Amino acid sequence: MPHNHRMRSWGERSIGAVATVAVGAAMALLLSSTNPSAALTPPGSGAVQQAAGVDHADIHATLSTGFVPKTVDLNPGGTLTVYNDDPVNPHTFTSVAVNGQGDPLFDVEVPPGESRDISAVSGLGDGTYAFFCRIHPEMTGTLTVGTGGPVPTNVPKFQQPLVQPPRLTGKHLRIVMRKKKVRVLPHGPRTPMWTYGGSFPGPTIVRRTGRDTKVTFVNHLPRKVGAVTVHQHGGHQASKYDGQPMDHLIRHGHQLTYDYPLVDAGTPLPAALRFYHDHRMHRTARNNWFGLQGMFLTTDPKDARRGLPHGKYDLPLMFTDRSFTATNRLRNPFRHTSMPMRAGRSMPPMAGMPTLAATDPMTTPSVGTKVLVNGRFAPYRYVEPGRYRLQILNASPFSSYDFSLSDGRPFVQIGTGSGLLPEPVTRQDILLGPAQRADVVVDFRGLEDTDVLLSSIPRADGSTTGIGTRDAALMQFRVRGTTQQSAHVPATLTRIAPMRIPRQVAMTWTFGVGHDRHGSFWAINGKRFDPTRVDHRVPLGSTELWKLRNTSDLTHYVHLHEELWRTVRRDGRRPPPWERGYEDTWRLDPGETVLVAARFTDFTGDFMVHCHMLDHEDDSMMATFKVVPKK
Ligand SMILES: [Cu+2]
Repeated sequence: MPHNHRMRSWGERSIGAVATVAVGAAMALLLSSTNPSAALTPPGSGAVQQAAGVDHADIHATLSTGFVPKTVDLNPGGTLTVYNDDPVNPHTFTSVAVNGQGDPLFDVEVPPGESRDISAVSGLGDGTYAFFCRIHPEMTGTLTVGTGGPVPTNVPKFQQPLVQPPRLTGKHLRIVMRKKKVRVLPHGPRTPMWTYGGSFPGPTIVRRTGRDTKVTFVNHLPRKVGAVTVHQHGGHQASKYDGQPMDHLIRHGHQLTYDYPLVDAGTPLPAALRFYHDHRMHRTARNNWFGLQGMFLTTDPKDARRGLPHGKYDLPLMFTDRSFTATNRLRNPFRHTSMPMRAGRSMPPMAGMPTLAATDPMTTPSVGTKVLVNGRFAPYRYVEPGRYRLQILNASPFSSYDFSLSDGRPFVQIGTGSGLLPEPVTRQDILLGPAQRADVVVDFRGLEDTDVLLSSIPRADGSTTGIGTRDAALMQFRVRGTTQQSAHVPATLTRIAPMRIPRQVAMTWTFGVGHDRHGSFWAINGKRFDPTRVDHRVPLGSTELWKLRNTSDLTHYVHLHEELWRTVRRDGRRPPPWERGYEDTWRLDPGETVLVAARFTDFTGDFMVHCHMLDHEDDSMMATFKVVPKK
C-alpha cells in the first residue's frame, strides 16, 4: 500500500495553488529546453544525479513535460515519490517489465494535483526499469536501481490457448445479454462480466456479406446497468437500428430486433471485420469495459478465390485492455464518476495558463494493465508454417497499440476494417487506435519450431505530439509441424469504385475543448452533444466532402457512422497507401486535418459523429448528422 503522508490534498483547490504549480511546470519546461542538465535535477533537490544513486527521488509528471526527470538512479531499498502536477489529467507510474502473472512490477495511479509514494520500488533488485504512463504512453522514463543491469522482461508467460468466441451464422439470431463469470486470466477465479450471450467477447456473428441479418438483443443484464443500445460499428443500417445513444433503447427485461441488410445501394458491403458494442450515452465506456463487445465478421467467397488464406488460416483477433483485482474481478475505473452528467466537475478555464493541457476536461480514462486477445490474457496459438490472415480489431476503450511482430517480420496489410485495399501494403508496424481494424497476412514459412510474438511497440512513426502506445508483448504464435497450404496475396486485391468528389467542403467537424459555465468539456465545434440538436443535414443520395480537424493537445480517433467513407487528403496530402480503402475511424493527432467523402445512400434519419476514445465520447465529444429526403 502506498502511504499518502506526502500527499498534497487538493480537496479545496484555490486558483492560486493551481497557478503556482502550472508556473512551476512551465519553468521546468523552460529549464529543460535551455539547460539539458537541469532536466535531470528533481525540483527541490540539490545535485545532478549521475551514476551514483540516491536514497530518495522525486519525479514530477505533466502531460506537456512528461516525467521530470526522465532518468533516476536509486540505491537499492530507496524510495520514490511521483507528483502529478497536472490540474486535470490523471497519470500512472507503471513499469514496462511484468512478473510471472503479467502484472507490472509497479503500477500506481496518481490523481491530478496529488502525489504517491511508489512503495514497490523499494523491493526492486539491481536493474534498469523502463516506466511509462498507461494513460499517456508517450510519457516514459528509466529507473536504474543500484548498479543497473539486465532489463527485466516485458513478456508474460503464455499459459492459455487463444480461443475464438462461439460463432453465430443464421439469418435471424438471438443474443441474450446477461451477467456471467468468464475465463479471462489463466489461473484463479473466473471474472464476472456483462456479456452478450454469456461469452466475452460476445459470439462472433459470421455472415456472408449481402445477406440480410436480423439480431434480437435481449436485456437480462443486472437492473443497475439500465437501458442499453447496440451499435454495429462500420455497418450501414437504418437509423433506428444504428444503436442510437438516447433512443430505441433496450430497457431491462426488454428486447429489440436490429436489421442489418449488409448491402449498400444494392451492392453487398465489402467483407471485413466489424464489431458490435454498447453505445449508451454517458455509459459507453463503462458498458464496454464490463463486457458488451463482440465481433461481426462478414465474408466474401471471392476472398478464397483470390488465393487469400481462409478457413482455419483466418483468425479474427480482438484486442482490449482491462485491470483486475487480486481475485480476478474487473477494476472499476468509473466508481468515482457521477453519471450521467459529469462534465461539470471539470476545472473552469484560467487566464494566462501556459498550456492547453491545463484546461483539458477531466475524464476517467479506462485504461487497463493487461491487454486481452479474444477475451484472454497472453494467449498462445499453434500455427503451421504457412500464411495466416489476421483480422485485427482494437476494441480498447481508450488505448491505441502499434502492432509489431518479433524478429522484424512484416505484415502484409490487405485491408482496413471496412474492406480490402486496392493493393497489399508491406508494413513493419501498424498503429491502431480504439475501434480501428487492420486485415493483414503474416507469413510463418521458414519459422518451423520457433515462437513469434505479436507485440505493441512504442509508437514508431516519429510523432512527437500524438498519443503514444505501450511496449507490451500481447500474444505468441508457436510455429510447428508442416503445411499443405498454398495461399498467397495477389498483387491487386480489389477496385475502389471511382467517385466524383465535390470541391467544396460541406461540413467541418472540429474536435477540441469547449467551455461553458460548468467548466471545460470535450467538444465538437465547441459544443456538447445534445440529442435534440441536429448539427448538419445531408440530402439522401448526395455526395459530400467533410473536413475533420483536431485543435486540442490530445490525439482523437474520430468515427463517422453509417456510410462507406473514403479518405481524400491527410494534412493536405494524398493519404498513405493503407488509407486508400474504405474507412470509418481516423486518427487525428493534435493539429491534424483529414478530408473524407461518402455518398449518403438508402437511409434517412439521425447518425453519429464522435471520438471513439470512449471517455471522450461520454464526456460529450459527439454530434449528430441527419440524412434528409432529397427535395
Ligand atoms: Cu478523443
